[in-house]
Amino acid sequence: MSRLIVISNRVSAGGGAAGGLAVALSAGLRENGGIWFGWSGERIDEFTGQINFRIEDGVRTATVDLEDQDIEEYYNGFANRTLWPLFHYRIDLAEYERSFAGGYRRANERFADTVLPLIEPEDHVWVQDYHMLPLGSELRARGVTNRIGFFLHIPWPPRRLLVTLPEVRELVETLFAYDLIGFHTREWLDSFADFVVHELGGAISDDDVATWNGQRLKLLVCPAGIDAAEFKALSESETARRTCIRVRESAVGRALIVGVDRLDYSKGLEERFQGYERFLSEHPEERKEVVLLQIAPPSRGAVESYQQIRTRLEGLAGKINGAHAALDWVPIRYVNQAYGRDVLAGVYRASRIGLVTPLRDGMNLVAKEYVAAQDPSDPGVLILSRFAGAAEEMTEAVLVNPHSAEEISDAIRTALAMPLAERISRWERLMEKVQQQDVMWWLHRFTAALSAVELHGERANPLPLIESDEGHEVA
Ligand code: GDG
Repeated sequence: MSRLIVISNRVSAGGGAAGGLAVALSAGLRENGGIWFGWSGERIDEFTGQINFRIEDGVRTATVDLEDQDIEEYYNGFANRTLWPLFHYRIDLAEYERSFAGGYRRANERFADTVLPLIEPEDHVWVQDYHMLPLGSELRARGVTNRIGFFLHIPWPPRRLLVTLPEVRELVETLFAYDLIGFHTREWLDSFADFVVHELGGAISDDDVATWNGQRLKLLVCPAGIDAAEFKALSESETARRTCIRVRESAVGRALIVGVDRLDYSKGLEERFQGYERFLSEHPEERKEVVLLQIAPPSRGAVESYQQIRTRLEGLAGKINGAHAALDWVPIRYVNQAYGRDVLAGVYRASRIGLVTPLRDGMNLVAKEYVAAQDPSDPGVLILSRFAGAAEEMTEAVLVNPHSAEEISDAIRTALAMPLAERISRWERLMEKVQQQDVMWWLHRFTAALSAVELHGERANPLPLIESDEGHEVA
């Protein structure tokens, strides 16, 4: 079995705080041996490339510090001010600065230089996400002939939006350095294929192999899952049980609607609040029967658009509460804090409705966690945005257009009125998929596809064939 070299912006192999994907990547590293490499999250005055090795939960990690300019231009700049909004269809928020693109290239060169000595000849390299799109090509430029795969955790946007990025052509061309690219959904894969055909003049075969400029790149639909068994167990833990009771008691008999999202404009929080307000206005008779609990831990506070969304949401929650609250009832409880996963599991379980309405999302794991945490005999209803990657699989959820306050309002009404038998049958079908296509399924699907990629040209026969005197071929 080949060792695995996982490369991602941040490394989080350790402890119970790590999310499902981190758990899967750590499991992959434990199964195959290898190293998880990335940025330490720390800043240093001047980049040195010095690697800090550790063993975290049986996984060998290697991290490197970045200097201020890299963090500003690469992480806060090109990754989070340019690519994140653009790939979530928000060209109105995307900032196109040459210094960002330059810093992004420089940071990726630095990552490549630093990780290079750690890669052994038979290793399989797996690069994660939009922070590191050109890393594969930087590694090839340094002579790496190993199998290299890439997984995109966010959507691949439509070509007519993507072409607004000045450096787009060079950036997409670098992706042909990979042997395999994984996307959460067929929609994101098709958008990528469309760009290859119509902007690069490449071709796509029936079995999803992209060809361009004599290079081949296998494309794979590989939806990420969660550790369903672990999440189910968490929801039955003592902490979850106590949280569930506490949260239900605080709702004093009202139906609890819950949202859990990183505070990010892609998650559709403003539209969600507006949809909920619509419900309150349209159904005054049900008004005091519900309460919305929105948990939204802040993220990327150094980026201005994140400060703005925070301010706007606080204003909106205040306005809705001001307009509708009664002496004994506040319609929205809005919490800007992160909780333990066992607490979240208890909150999911306490609720009657899980409201997951991103405007655009690569997958959305909260939707899957919500399902895994439900009580099988009395499950809550998942309301899910059509524009989350998860909607491609989770068709038994109540699907909504998150831009439409009316649809969100109608969906809340439908979910509240849904008979127990229907709630159970929808939940059972959802749970089956969440359990079947879990995070280990995702890990193995990707790593198996990377091992199976057909190599061509020199990389297929790295040792030259020499004609012997007898006319036989020897390696
Ligand atoms: C990207 C893509 C794709 C949230 N609040 C707390 C907390 N969380 C956890 C959730 C969940 C995770 O964060 C969020 O995952 P999502 O998938 O919903 O979204 P992104 O962070 O945007 O992730 C996304 C994902 O990558 C994987 O490929 O699905 O589309 O955008 O696990 O539970 N965790 C804790 N406390 C909190 O308060 N402990």
